[in-house]
Amino acid sequence: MTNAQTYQPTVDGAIGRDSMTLSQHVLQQLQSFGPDAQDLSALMNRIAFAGKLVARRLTRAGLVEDALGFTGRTNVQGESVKKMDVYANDVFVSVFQQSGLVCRLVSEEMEDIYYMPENCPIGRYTLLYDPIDGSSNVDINLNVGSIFAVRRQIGDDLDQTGSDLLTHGRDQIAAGYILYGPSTVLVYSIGKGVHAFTLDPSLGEFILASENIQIPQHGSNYSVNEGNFWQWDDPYRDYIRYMHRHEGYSGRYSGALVGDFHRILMQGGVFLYPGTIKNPQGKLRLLYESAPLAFLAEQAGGKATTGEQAVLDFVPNELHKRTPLIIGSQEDVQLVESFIQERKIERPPVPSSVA
Ligand code: P6P
Repeated sequence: MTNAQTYQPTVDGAIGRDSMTLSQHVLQQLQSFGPDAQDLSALMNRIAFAGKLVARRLTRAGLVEDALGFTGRTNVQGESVKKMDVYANDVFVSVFQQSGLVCRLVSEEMEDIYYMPENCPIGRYTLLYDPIDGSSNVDINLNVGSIFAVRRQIGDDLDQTGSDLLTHGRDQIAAGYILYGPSTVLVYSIGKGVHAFTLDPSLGEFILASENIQIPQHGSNYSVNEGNFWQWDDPYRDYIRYMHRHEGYSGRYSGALVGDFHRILMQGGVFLYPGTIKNPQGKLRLLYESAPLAFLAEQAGGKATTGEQAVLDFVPNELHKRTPLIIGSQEDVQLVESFIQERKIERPPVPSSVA
């Protein structure tokens, strides 16, 4: 019989890492086991569970009837809805029903707020999410992602307009994304750094992979859809011309925000989606795309701007508000800003050979 007082567990690197699950990490971050901490930990665990269900469907999408292709419907954004969009959206709905955690859902795929009366008013949280971001990649087996933000409900929302959600992004209490790529990675922050977990299919658990991720101050990647070049305002065109004329930059664009942002988070650089003639206010949505990623970017020492103000300071007037987005390394975002603000900064002279 081992005396509990003398037993020393052999928690070496491998066991220590494998046993650091997402829910445990949240409690460790909060340094609390109180009710709020338990709720947030359980909420993050439900998000992870939704991610596992979506990942499982994606890995078999090519084999499962009715998983790929379009539904024939358009969403609130006027975009064609993919079957995977609907599946993923419904996964998040079902995972949070009867959870006692979340009273309201705001989704790219649902025009109105989705209320869960069985969870209200106990569950004082609202989940805002894009269930499958970059769904155009699904049918060609390229990376897609889910993006999420968590906010506390302020007041009782008796008129069911969700007006308490129309505040700046610094009111988010948690944000993150799930990247469905060669491996499934969940990245999150509750305001205490940015941390990445990798899904171990043999365990069915997200296992801690990287803690306190920091975006490099500068990186060589610039990520933008240059097909929109002639739809941009002049400062963005001047910026891209500058990129073309200077060595040391690489264009990287997958058409899926989560994968493009993850590259920037890990390697540095800048992602931008400026306003265009088609979408003058930008294409990306604030509450469940730009603001969650901006939360992560700032937590990781990076920067995120609309071109006029910090994304996290932008106060929307509607739930599905769009915004331009410039996000990534401090120096690379500032370089884009310099073109927008026409501030004359000391830029290296354009080499005569490429002028
Ligand atoms: P475009 C996907 O539809 C998405 O919302 C983001 O994931 C992505 O960054 C962007 O739109 C791609 O838009 O106009 O370049 O195809």
